[in-house]
Amino acid sequence: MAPPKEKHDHKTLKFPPSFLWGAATSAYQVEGNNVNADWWDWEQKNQPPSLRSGIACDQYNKYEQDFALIKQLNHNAHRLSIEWSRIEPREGEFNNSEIEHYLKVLKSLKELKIKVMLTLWHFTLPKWVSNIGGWENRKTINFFERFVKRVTREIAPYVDFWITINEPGVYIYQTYIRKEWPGSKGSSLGQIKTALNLASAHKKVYRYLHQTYPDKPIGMAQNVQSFQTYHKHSLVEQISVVFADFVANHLFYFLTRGTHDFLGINYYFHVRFQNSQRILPEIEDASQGYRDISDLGWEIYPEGLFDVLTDLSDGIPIYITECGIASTNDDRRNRFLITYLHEVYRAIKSGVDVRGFFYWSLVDNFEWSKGFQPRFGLVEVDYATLERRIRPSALVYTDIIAHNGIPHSLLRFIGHTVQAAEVLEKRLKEELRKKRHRPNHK
Ligand code: GCO
Repeated sequence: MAPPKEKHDHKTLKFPPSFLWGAATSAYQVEGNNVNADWWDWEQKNQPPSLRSGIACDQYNKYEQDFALIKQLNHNAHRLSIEWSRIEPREGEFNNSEIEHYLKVLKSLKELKIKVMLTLWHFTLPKWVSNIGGWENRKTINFFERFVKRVTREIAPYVDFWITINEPGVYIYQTYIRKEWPGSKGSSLGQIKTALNLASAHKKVYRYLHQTYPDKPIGMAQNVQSFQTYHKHSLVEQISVVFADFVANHLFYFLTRGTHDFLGINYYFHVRFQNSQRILPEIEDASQGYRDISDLGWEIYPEGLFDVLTDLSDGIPIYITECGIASTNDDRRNRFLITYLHEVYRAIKSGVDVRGFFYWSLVDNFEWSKGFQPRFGLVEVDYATLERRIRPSALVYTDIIAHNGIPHSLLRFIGHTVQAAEVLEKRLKEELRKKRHRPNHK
């Protein structure tokens, strides 16, 4: 099917021609039954049944249906990942039927003329890799490289962009600092080794792919956060911003400099440092601060996207490889899409070379240790029946794609400050109501 004709509207905020518009997923979060992954065992031991991935969205079997939705929604690109633990369930034993499966998956996207951005590692490890210490063990670098060489040999014709690894910083934070993810050994040395080994793995795989498939750009997806002080004048808060910005946003790029054909940016977080009774400032709890927040308590802060884009822009193309909101209120997703994309537009106008946007996520899915409660999807999944329902926000996104920009008719939604004020007012009223009903303990 030919791509839809671009609609003309003089008041549209136009994006560059051939901009990539799509959504992102990862294998473990949507496929279901990834029984050979470290996450699978960890869930059975540590999570209540409601927080286990189980059959997830059953995309392993329903990929054609989901890709038909992508087409119906006019996306011209899609980001997805392959599951290492399916392809190499035991050391050195590659499962050809699983490679066949992914070939079918990728071919079906190509048949629909969708550009494919493929992530080679998105958080989960085969159990046998995790048993030798996962990314803490240097051997994992070579195992990963061998897996990449084996699988890309077959799938490369159906891939347009490679993402080597997804969010090393989040992986380390969740595994070692929060200890909410599998594989945590809790040691600081382990954290450092993991970071360095992930950087080496990226570089090795970059060099191999670059040499073997010179026409397919390679990057990684990095979780980039916008940091701010709570009090403008506080020096301690300002130092925290500089330090956090370096560690979270720049350190990994620094460790892997020279091995990125593009920057892949996942943007979700706006963080405010606030002086506390302790020596180090705390991170403001956005819900307690009466900020506008998502269902996960993450602050809605579109301007932060502009800030990180302009901050990181250094002459190589940028793809926003993830950006999305967990919300059961789809009006909020509409506003999210328009306001965040408006910031992307502003960044492009100011000279940042942004070439694509992948909303997280195409369908509701398994949000790791948070289970299925958070709803990120453009498409709703009814987990009882696995039925898919297109949300109205998905159509707003389709409208934007059809215009290759934000049409005037949608711009009126940009009054997000009004929205934030409304949310705030509602919460304050709720607080007051609760206070009135609370017994007085004094
Ligand atoms: C991550 C991932 C995704 C998440 C998404 C929403 O950042 O953890 O890349 O797997 O589901 O970011 O939290």
